[in-house]
Amino acid sequence: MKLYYAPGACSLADHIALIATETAYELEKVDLKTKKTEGGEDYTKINPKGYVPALQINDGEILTENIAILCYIATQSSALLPPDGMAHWRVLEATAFISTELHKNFKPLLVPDSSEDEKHGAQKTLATRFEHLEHRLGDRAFIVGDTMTIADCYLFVMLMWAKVKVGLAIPPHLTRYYERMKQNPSVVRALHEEGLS
Ligand SMILES: N[C@@H](CCC(=O)N[C@@H](CS)C(=O)NCC(=O)O)C(=O)O
Repeated sequence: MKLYYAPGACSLADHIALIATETAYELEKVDLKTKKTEGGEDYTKINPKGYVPALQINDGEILTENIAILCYIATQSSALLPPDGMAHWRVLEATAFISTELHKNFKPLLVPDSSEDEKHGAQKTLATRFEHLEHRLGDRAFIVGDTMTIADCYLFVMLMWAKVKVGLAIPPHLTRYYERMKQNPSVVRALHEEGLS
C-alpha cells in the first residue's frame, strides 16, 4: 500500500494506523500548495479531490477519506477495530465524531482567510467537543475500550493540532492522553518518518 500524505496533516492518523497494524507500506509526500507529489506527479490525477490522505491499495485502486482509509487498514489487519459487537460501532461512532466534529471545525483556524468571528466560533465549538471527549475518556488509556483503535490514531492528530498548530487549551485527561500517545511507538515512528520528531 502507498499512503499519500503531508507532514502533520490528518493523513498522520492513517500513517500511525499503518504502523500499528504492521502493514507493509510506502509513503509519498504531497505538496498541498502545488498539488505535486514528491515524485513530480500531478496529485490531482491520483486524487481529484486534491487533498490528503489517499491510499493506493496494492491492486492500484485509490481509496480516499480518512474514515474509509482507517477502516480499510484496520479491517485488512484485524487490529485497531473490533470486528463485531457494540465495540465495533463505538469505534466508528468516535471516529465519525473526530472527523466531523473536530477535524472539520479546525478549518477556520488553519486557513488564512477566516474572519475573527469564524475563528472565535471554531474555538468555542472545539472547546465543547473536546469537553465531551474529556468526559468520555476519564482516566482510561484509550478513547474506546482498553486497547488502541483507529479513533486514537485520529484523535492524537487532532490534539497535536490543538496543542502545536493553533494553541488551543485542552482539558487535563486529554492532555495526559496526548502525552502518553506521543510516547506510543507507532506514533513516535510516524512522527519521525514525517520529519516531525
Ligand atoms: N474529507 C477529507 C478531508 C481531508 C483533509 O481535510 N485534508 C487536508 C489535510 S488535513 C488537506 O489535504 N487539505 C488541502 C486541501 O484541501 O487542498 C478526509 O476526511 O479525508
